[in-house]
Amino acid sequence: MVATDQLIGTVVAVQANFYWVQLDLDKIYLLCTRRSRLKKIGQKVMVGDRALVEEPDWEDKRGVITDVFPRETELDRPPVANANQLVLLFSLAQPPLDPMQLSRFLVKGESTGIELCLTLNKQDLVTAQEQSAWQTRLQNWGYDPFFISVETGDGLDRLKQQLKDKITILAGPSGVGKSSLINSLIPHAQLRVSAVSGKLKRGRHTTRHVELFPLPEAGLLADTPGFNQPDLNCDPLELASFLPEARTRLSQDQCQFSDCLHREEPNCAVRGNWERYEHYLEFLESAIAQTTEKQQTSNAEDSLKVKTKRAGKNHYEPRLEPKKYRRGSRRQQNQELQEWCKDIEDI
Ligand SMILES: Nc1nc2c(ncn2[C@@H]2O[C@H](COP(=O)(O)OP(=O)(O)OP(=O)(O)O)[C@@H](O)[C@H]2O)c(=O)[nH]1
Ligand SMILES: [Zn+2]
Repeated sequence: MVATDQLIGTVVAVQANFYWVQLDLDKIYLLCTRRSRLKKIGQKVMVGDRALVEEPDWEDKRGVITDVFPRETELDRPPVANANQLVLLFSLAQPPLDPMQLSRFLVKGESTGIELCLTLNKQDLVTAQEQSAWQTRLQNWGYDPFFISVETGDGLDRLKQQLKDKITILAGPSGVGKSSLINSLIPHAQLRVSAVSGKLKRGRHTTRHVELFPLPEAGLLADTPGFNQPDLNCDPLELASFLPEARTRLSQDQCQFSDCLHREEPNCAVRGNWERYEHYLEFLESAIAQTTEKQQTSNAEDSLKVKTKRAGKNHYEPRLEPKKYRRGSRRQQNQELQEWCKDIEDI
């Protein structure tokens, strides 16, 4: 039970052991640490987490996170909790819309289980006929895209409505207008609020760093670095469920074999004359290749274990530890904290 006087907020940025929390209450920001009990029980705090904050110091804008609420969704890359929408941004021209690349992003997006919103930018660079041709084509793929132009502002009101009250992740290849869109959605002053320190800003385009930008009309937006070729490393048997066309076919009919990969198998419900079936086959090859590679690696590890056992002795090898955040000296940490505090004063 959450008492009505408890302070709850959303973690919008994480750096080392500090967390920026935007409180639900008046959207105030507090720079928080994490109660050591949470660390002891291994409870990590992610961007997007809903957190309980105690010991608020309203003057210095500080607080302590004492609890984290269960997550509705959790993404690994980018590391964001509770995202409920993925906006895939592509452009209709400059760079031209590449069906295969778009398809790959869509499949990757579907594999997260988070709701997708396909948005096509630079509407101003194509004719009405070209736009309509894409619309029809993508409807056949199972999507109803938003058409926008950040340049002229067309379609932005509808997109803003779609972003309201949600945690949205923005993704798409380079050059399609992600930064332009963020700049137009979030007035400069607001962007400043979460782009808290020089360090954070520099980290914006590294894969592990992520922060949530508060939208003026409520809602949070996470930018991801532009990447052009998302990796399709899903289970080959699951792949078909990430294409709406295949899903529809499977909902209407069943394949003869429950482990059908929808290639040459007899009485397959998925194989057929639909545009992205060729894409499916190509993605399937890469999913199979990745799975085989993973299996080979784990087999090699297993045989290594057997060998060690056969030697008849307990042989302990140093384990590779995941990279830890390197703690600087206390002085360095204090300096860092001071930088952050200066940023709060600027807000
Ligand atoms: N004509 C037109 N150009 C646009 C539009 N939106 C963005 N651009 C231009 O497209 C180019 C790329 O935009 P960015 O916002 O930098 O693209 P990005 O997706 O952030 O790219 P990365 O930083 O590489 O991931 C810039 O020159 C923008 O001015 C639009 O709606 N119409
Ligand atoms: Zn099949």
